[in-house]
Formats: sequence, structure tokens, C-alpha cells
Amino acid sequence: MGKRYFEESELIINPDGSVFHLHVRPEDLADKVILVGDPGRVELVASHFDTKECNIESREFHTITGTYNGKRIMVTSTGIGCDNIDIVMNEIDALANIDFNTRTEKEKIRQLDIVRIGTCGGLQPYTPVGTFICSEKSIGFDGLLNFYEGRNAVCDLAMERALLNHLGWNGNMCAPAPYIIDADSELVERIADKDMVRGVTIACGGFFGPQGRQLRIPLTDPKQNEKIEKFEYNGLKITNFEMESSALAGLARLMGHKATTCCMVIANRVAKEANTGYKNQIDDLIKIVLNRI
Ligand code: R1P
Ligand code: URA
Repeated sequence: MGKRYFEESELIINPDGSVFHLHVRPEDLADKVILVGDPGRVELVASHFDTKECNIESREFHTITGTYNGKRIMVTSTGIGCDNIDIVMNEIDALANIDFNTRTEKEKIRQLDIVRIGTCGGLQPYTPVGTFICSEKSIGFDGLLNFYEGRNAVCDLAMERALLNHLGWNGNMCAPAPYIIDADSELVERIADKDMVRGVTIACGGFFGPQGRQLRIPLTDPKQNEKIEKFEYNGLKITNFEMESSALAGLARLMGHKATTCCMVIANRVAKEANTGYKNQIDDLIKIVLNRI
């Protein structure tokens, strides 16, 4: 089979040789990648680096590559949502596995270790504010992976059916067409180690309605969170809500990379508690991930 060629409209490369949205060049990519949602968190991660070789800002995507204890690491912000994860993962994978000079796929797949460090809402009494949760499974309420052919081959179809039956959603009601995908198990072992909760994370297509938060307008299913908190499948319970882990785990699986998400709980939905002064505490999570990635 000949090498696949990617047209100019499909893989957009800027005049300086960088990839369209991230503005990162192939030589800036490291094998270890940390993704954060908040662009301001990139400087916090990079403040621990011993050396820095590039610092690139483009829209919500801020990237710094450097070294930490001799390990070359690239940290990039994604902004909020799985739609941005589609951009970041495809562009990072292109930097790794497509030759930008010939626009063809490279012979040998370069595998990356990718860890997202974020914030989340806790859904169980044992995930109070301040808990670090490493997602071993993600449930995508965002629909993104459904656009990729390999979706059925990598997802837990039986658990998807069990969750939909449990929620009793049909027709257009909430209409998430959830997909359920495992994070990379070796990476979860290494990053979660013995001190993080291993979680099942729902990535939602919104912060309010899709996470069962009702302000002035009513929700389609006011009992959504109650049902989600009670759901149990093969001994697993759903632990937290955030907005990116499903697309990250799903695209990484399809592309051949290792990925997981670690989040700090900043709001517990059962206890109705929140912590807005979490910026110092997330630095503890950052240091743990930098040491284990
Ligand atoms: C919502 O406030 C944002 O916080 C969480 C959610 O996934 C969403 O992106 O993660 P980050 O703290 O990484 O942005
Ligand atoms: N991020 C989310 O997506 N949800 C929360 O409740 C907190 C952080």
C-alpha cells in the first residue's frame, strides 16, 4: 500500500511550517504531552521546567516545550470542550505521524504519552472537593467519537446500553448517544499510582444543563444526576463530570497514543460544595503528573 497523502485543505500547514491552530512545528513536539484546559495553567506547569525551548500562543492554544528532570515535555492548553480536543489531538497526531514536507503518513507510528490535568465536579460522597481523580474510563456525552469509523471497535458497547437503559433516555431526550471508552491502563497505573481515586468520568457538552445544573431554565431530565450517581456497572460507579476526557481517550485509542485525564474536584454535586480558590492545590496535581509521566 502506498503512503497516504493529505491535501492542503485537509491538513492545513502555516507558511512557517507550523500546524494550523496550534502554530506548533513538528520539531516542537515532545513524546510526553500534558494538556490543560485553562491557557493560564500552561505557565504554571512550565514554571517547574528546568529548560524551555519554545513558547507559542495562538487563540486558546498556548504551548511550551521544555524539560523537567531530564524528560522532554510539551504542555498545551485546549480551552474548554471536546470540540477543541478534536483539533488538538488531530494536530498533535499530525505533528507526530505525518511528514510535513511530503504531506504523507510516516512509516512508523510515533506513540505519545498524553495526560490531561483539569478540574471537575465530584459525583460521589467519596469524591469531595480536593480529591484527585484519574479517569480509567470516560463516558462521552459529547458525541465526537461517533464521527470516527473505529468507534464501535474501541468502545464498551454493553456498558453504553446499560447506561442508556438506566437513564431511560430515548428519542431526542438529552440525546447524547454516549460512547464509553477506556483510558490507557498502563498510563492510569503509572499516573494514579496508589494515591488517586480511579474514576469513571462523564465528559459533558456543557457545564450547566448537560451536568444537571439548573439556573433559570428547567432541564429535560431533572433526575439526571440522581440516576447517574446511582448507576453501577461491573462494580464501577460514575465519579465525576468534566468536559474533555472522552474525546481525549477515544481519539488517543484510535490514533495509537496512550492517554488519560487527572482532575481535581472543585465542586461536589452531592454535598453541594465548591472551592474557587483551587489554583494552589492544582499545582500539587501538576507536580505529581510531572514526576509520573
Ligand atoms: C469548566 O469549568 C472547565 O473546567 C474543566 C472542564 O473540563 C471544563 O474545561 O476542566 P479544565 O479545568 O481543564 O478547563
Ligand atoms: N469542571 C466541570 O466541568 N464541572 C464542574 O463541576 C467543575 C469543573
